[in-house]
Amino acid sequence: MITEPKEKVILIGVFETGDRSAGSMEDFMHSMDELAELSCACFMEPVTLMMQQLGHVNNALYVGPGKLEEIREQIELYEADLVIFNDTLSPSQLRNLQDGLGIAVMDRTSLILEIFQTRARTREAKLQVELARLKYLKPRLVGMRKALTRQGGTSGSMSSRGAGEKKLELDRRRIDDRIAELTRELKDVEKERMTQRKARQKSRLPLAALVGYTNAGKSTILNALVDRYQGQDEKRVFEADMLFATLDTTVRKIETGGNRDFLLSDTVGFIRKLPTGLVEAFKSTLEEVREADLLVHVVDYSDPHYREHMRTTIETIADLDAGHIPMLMVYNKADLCGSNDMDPEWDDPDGSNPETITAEYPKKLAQSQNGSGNICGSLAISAKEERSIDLLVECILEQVYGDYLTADFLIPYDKGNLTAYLMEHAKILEQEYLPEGTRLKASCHRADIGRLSEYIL
Ligand SMILES: Nc1nc2c(ncn2[C@@H]2O[C@H](COP(=O)(O)OP(=O)(O)OP(=O)(O)O)[C@@H](O)[C@H]2O)c(=O)[nH]1
Ligand SMILES: [Mg+2]
Repeated sequence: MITEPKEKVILIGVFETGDRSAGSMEDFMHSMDELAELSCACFMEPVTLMMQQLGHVNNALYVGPGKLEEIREQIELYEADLVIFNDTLSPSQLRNLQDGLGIAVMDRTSLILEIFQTRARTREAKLQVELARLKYLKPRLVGMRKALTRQGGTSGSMSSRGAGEKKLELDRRRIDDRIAELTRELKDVEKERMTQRKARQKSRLPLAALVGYTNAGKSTILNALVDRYQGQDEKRVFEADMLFATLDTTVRKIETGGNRDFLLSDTVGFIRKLPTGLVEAFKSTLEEVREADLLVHVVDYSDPHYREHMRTTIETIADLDAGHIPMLMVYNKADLCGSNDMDPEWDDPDGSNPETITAEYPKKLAQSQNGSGNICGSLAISAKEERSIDLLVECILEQVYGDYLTADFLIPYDKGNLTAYLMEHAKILEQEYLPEGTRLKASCHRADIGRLSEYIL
């Protein structure tokens, strides 16, 4: 088997001491590790990391002017093919760096866009990624010249899809035309999606949306529920130990029985500094998140950086105007917590230690003090374990059917349609045929109780 040689890449980051929002040195180091993981996900080989501490990034060069020579030396030493910077570079920074270094230059954003392009499968995801890429590319055509035409890379990379050179030939006006075309096409796809959504809304089933950082275990949870309640392999989604395994939104009906079914959606994971253009482009895919009755926020609890991941997720949810939706916190991968190198600062949602959780999961946790104000419950689980899945379902049902109350109805026989309605939409606890009509003891939605109040005994 012939394998293409991997592109050798140098990763470069600036820790800004003058930027309060930049986080701690440790956060910065973590974001550099993440950049290395992202480059591996793009089938590149990171050969060295270079870091610099500055008050602020340099407007012209991102790094300090003196650092450029050092980067050139490292490029020569490692025979690097490409350098990647840990932030979004401005068009002029990109151009200057390209001129100064003489090899392909990328930034965190273009790397994420490249991964998304490789992974996009559905028509909608492909359109969305192309739109985000073009918007990013348009002001940067000159600076991206080398990155676009570079050889090697993955079969899905910008270059080998032939997209690079072709795109380069496009002048900005043609890019504008393509952007307009993509926007139109996306509107059509969106219409289809709207029709599906309307059909779902008609079913009046509550919708819970899995959200969280990439690789937290969202798809694993969806699959566990599908296995448990459906047992249909074709309803499973792709799950894998990689960043951005999922790019599309999938909705599955989880049939727990007794008129307690709900819909569960799985969607793209979030990451720190997710390019804003990408969030914008994925807004329609993420519509399910905005329309959800409950957000199930999945956290990889075995990751020492789980708090930061939570913060990023909560910020992205707020960007999506979904910050008001009740959120169930799910601390996942509890089975891995014990083996992790513990962070001494690790403080738990309920004040205990992850090792304790390891011994005790699955369990409900005391209400979290962290994150946003609308957290409605927290639990520690392992998506790989059956009892955990049972507890998760119990908690989801508690939330989405929390508005359900029990009432005793007496429905006259000439109102058979109402009996049929309750049979379909409520959980029937008792049923009896009396001379005056059907007596039903049922747990049903608050709204139905209001509507059928005249039949309540
Ligand atoms: N040990 C252990 N592994 C888990 C658990 N949950 C998920 N995983 C693994 O974590 C990896 C990522 O899981 P996914 O379900 O693909 O993660 P995701 O949140 O959907 O990730 P993206 O689609 O990239 O956003 C897979 O290798 C899973 O097998 C868990 O509770 N315990
Ligand atoms: Mg996934």
